[in-house]
Amino acid sequence: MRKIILAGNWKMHKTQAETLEFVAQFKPAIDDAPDDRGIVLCVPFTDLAILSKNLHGSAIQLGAQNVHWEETGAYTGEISAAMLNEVGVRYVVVGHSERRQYFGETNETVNFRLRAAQKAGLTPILCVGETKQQRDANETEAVIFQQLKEGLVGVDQSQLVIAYEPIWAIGTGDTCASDEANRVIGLIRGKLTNADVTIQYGGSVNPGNVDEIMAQPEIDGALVGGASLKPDSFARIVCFQ
Ligand code: G2H
Repeated sequence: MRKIILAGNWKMHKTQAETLEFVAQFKPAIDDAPDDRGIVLCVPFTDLAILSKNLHGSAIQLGAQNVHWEETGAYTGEISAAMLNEVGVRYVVVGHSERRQYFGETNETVNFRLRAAQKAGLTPILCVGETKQQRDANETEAVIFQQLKEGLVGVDQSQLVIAYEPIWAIGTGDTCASDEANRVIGLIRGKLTNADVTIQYGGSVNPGNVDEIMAQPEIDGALVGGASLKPDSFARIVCFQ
């Protein structure tokens, strides 16, 4: 049975004060959300502890946006899976295209991070997706299959979420057609050994397109950037029909 998960990815947005303001509005707004779906907020490291303390009694689960693969050591600027676990983190985004593009993330380092997250009991959200150039060159499947092949070595597929995020649809307002996202996600599922992995779509999901996206049979949720920053927008997404 595949689980539906709606996750907000705040990227580098919101101070602690802004986080508290968000939660105060978001919690009551999702009171009527059906309980068949997981709700996750992947927030900056500095917001994790305060958010954790303010989530009690709500269905919201805590997520981070990156994790290092070593357990401890001289890795300036990095955060370990145990550190995330300690503050209540349950999910962590790994291999987001922004990290691949701006911070030199490779399929190999993505794989290290996935395994370290799982070892500490976290569920990683592995992001895969192609650039516009790759799509235009008909390389979409080859790129994604390579990301999966190298990224999933030694990874436990019973403790994993995948997000298909076509890079050309991220933060551009240019959503991938829902039937095309469904097709690619079906191909991704065909490469997995566990048919029950939750596979999300990500890329300019908003209150206006979420119902159509979630109506697709292969799509089990969404990873939402810009539209997760506003409590009313993300609540509407979480409460999709
Ligand atoms: C893709 C997505 C969140 P947005 O990065 O992971 O962002 O919804 O702003 O396109």
